[in-house]
Amino acid sequence: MADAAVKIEAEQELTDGFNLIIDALKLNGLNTIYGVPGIPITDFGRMAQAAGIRVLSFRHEQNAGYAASIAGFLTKKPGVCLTVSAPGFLNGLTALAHATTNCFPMILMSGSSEREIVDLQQGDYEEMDQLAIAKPLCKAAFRVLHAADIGIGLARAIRAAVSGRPGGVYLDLPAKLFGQVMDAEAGKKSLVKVIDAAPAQIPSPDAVKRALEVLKSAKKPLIILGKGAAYAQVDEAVRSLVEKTGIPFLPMSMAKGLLPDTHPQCAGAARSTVLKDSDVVMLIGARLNWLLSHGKGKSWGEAPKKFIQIDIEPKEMDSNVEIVAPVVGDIGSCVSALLAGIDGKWPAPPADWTNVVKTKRDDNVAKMAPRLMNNNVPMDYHGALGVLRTIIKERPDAILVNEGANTLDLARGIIDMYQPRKRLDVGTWGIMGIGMGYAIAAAIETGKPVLCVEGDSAFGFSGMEVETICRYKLPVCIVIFNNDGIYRGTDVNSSGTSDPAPTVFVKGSRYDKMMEAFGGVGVNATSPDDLKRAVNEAMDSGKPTLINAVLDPAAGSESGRIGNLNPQSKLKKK
Ligand SMILES: Cc1ncc(C[n+]2csc(CCOP(=O)(O)OP(=O)(O)O)c2C)c(N)n1
Ligand SMILES: [Mg+2]
Repeated sequence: MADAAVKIEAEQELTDGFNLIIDALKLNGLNTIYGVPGIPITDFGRMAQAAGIRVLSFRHEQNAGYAASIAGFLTKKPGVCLTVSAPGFLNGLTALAHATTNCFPMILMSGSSEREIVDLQQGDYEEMDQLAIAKPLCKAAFRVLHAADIGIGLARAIRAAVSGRPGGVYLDLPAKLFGQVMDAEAGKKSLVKVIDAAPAQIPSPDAVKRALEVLKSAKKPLIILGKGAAYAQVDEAVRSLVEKTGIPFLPMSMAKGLLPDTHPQCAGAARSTVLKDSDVVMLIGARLNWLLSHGKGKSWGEAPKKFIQIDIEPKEMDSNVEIVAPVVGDIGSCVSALLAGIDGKWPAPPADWTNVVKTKRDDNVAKMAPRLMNNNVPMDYHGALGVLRTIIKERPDAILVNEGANTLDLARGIIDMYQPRKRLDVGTWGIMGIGMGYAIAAAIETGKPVLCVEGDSAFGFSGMEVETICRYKLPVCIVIFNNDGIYRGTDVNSSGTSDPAPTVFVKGSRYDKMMEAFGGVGVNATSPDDLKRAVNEAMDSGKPTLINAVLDPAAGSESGRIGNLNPQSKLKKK
């Protein structure tokens, strides 16, 4: 070819929106997409897969969204969820709001319809002003209209998702954008590799000094670890802070395992005592929301309390009660700064306090022990969970996904965790439906075996994804605590009609057959021994497995441990 012809051809080299989005994702190390295909993103998914991105196709966007949210928690990179316009977008939106509430970095990328038609409300295919709807439910929302802006658009989304307090970000991608072409060289130049996406936020020295003084003055100190501390991935620093101060610690649900639950300073089994009787409480990446009774009221006792709070979000301070020593910064920087002020002369907490905590904990553990060894048929929660507790002890690197009411509350208390970020559960909202999405993302992101402990109701919210688990051949073992319903399977309809009560399901259901339908292993387990055998087999084989654990329908109490949150009236119930 003549030189001139080569030049013209090079000049004509073009790229398009499809390729630029893929290139921008890859450039920023976002190599996994969780989503559901359809107009206008079907080809995009195919092309992304061909380009080496792992594209996991779900049966419902909500589950793909939950997967992306927990991928964000596990990796500190935004988990990416991809949805179609209007209905797909809305299905993904719950997960985006969930990510924001839980401070998980996530990007919901959704295709959308033609702006010109949507804005004139002329009834386009799947018409919806998605950007406006997403905005109040996430940390930031952006729309990209020009292919040349894809690089900047994704960079903004990544920064918004992971910097400061992480959260959900919406990125609106109108159908027309995908097909827009531009010069390939200019396109390449327009991409942005985000540098230092979550910059360290160093706490002020004064704040650190103040916190250390308050901590040192304590007679009955307590450290509460939240999932923010687990997210930070500064496990050694957190452990060192706890151990050097000698202060009892209480892990919130998803912070379990940051230090082992069997650690001599763990106060997990003495929760009510330490909340009531402590005098200084240091919160590390934990918020004083409903999960900690807002830091006041009966569960916090009469004794005056001083709170030290470590959080990246300044607005978190004084959210519910006065924080006498706010330490604002990223957990890693804050914990390191505190550690720098703790030397060999740091006084151990008074022995009468640590002994009280230890005695209470040991008593509670001893009281529980015989119940966990029962081999009752039908099973109760304790018998079934006793088995699972041993399995996690023997396989501490497995990931435990957990949802339900009794199934959640009892499993959280009974199953000890030994390693950080191994317990994934319903989070801040107590949301049902995270199960299969979390399990899939956990398997994909970590390559570890996953054990899901699911209430029968909880499982129903994402149950169709067992097909996804089989399709991708993931090492996921699902145990369904089947007590025939929500909280219990024994409620009766008092109206005299033949409808069942609102909280009960078909009696004697065989969820294991759902797994068999897609080629996975299904087991019906009626005793703790059965359960133990089946779970161990599944964890050894890595084959997708669903175990229908038949529980006594009368086992379980209303709303698990949070029945007190149900509204009450002085009027007699009809
Ligand atoms: C999205 C969502 N919908 C509804 C609820 C209300 N809810 C709380 S727990 C629960 C199910 C509890 O039953 P199950 O999972 O079977 O656990 P069990 O107590 O029977 O062990 C429901 C529906 C919720 N938390 N989240
Ligand atoms: Mg149930």
